[in-house]
Amino acid sequence: MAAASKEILRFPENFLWGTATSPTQVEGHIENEWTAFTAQDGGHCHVACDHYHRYPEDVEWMTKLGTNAYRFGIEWSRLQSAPFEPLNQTELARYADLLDRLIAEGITPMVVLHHFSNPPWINAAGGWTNAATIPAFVDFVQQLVAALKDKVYLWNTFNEPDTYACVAYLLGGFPPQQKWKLGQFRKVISHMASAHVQASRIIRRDGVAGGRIPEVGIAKNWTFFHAYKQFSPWDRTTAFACHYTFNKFVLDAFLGGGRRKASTFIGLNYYGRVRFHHFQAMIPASGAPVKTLKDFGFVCDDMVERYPEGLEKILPYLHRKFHLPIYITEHGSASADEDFRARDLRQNLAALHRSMQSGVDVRGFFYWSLLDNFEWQFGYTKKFGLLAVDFEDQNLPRSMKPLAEVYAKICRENGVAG
Ligand code: GCO
Repeated sequence: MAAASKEILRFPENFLWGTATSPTQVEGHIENEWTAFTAQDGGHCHVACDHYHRYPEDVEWMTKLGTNAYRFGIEWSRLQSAPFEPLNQTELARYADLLDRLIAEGITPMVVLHHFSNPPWINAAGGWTNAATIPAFVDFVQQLVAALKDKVYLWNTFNEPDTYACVAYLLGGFPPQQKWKLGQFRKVISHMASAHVQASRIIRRDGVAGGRIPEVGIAKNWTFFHAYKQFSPWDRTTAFACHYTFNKFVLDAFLGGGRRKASTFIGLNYYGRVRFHHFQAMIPASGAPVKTLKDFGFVCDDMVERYPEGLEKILPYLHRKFHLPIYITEHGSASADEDFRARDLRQNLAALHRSMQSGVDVRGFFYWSLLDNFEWQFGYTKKFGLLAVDFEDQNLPRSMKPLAEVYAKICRENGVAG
């Protein structure tokens, strides 16, 4: 048995081992709806990790980690200050330089086109509740693809449209901080889904000139919503309503019927599950104390309940339903306990490996996140980084956490100890 537990679960050759970030969370010096937003800990995104200036150093850290992929966003608000304008060449050159540095190090870029932020002029006109945002976004994408097609073939149009629409229009946590506007939630999803279809057409048509066949997909957050008490009608109804709204409705909008053809892959952001008890989400992110949850028998990081075996449910489900390759575009943990994080990572990778053995085509895994960063409404209190950032020091020095060594070994061996 001891020998079996040391067996290395190997991943296919060419498997992508990456890290992920988003512009608002790491770059700093940004003008979007988050600029005026103050998080629960008093933090803001004004400087964040200063990835805007420090990306050359951050690429070096990626090579130290031994990763061969990086998923990051290109911030729309930097590139256009009015609809249909030509792209700002200085800002474009900065992203092109980041891409060149990645490619020179053998790190495959995956570019995210929308990650919870819009230019101010889009927000002033109602953001994604306004159908006029669709052609404006598609124009941005068209110009960007024309400029970067030689450097990028992996395009991720929208990051977690479900989380964005839910937290901004139902829960009031993200700007514009509206509550229980179900009509707006549905509009945002359906406008984003149309934009995805149109952007995908352009990416597949124009991106091909770059030499590699472009790949395009969204990143869907998949959270399992379960009842704490199987026989409680209240617990079950709440769980079902969440599953229906955030999983089923959103997947259908982006990938249902003929729309499936607009994606060549599915990005899956997977963290775990939420169980409901008397209408309450029993997770730290909704205020439930970790200690109380532990007494209930829940294994949680600082955000949600961990549920590695869930990967063996959702991956085969997506595979059967859509027959598309999958990338795990995010997985990570915000626990302060590095042993907990290492265990969580290994358990999730082992579940991923089993799913792949059973026939699911998964092409890569991106750890969320490269750096400790600005975690939206929670500010700097939730630390998802492989690298710590000392936010007290104005030079924002980075350093490896123990989990970074664990991940580096996984990348180096292209495998994880089973
Ligand atoms: C999301 C985003 C990331 C988060 C991460 C941790 O899922 O909300 O894609 O921006 O920071 O998931 O919560």
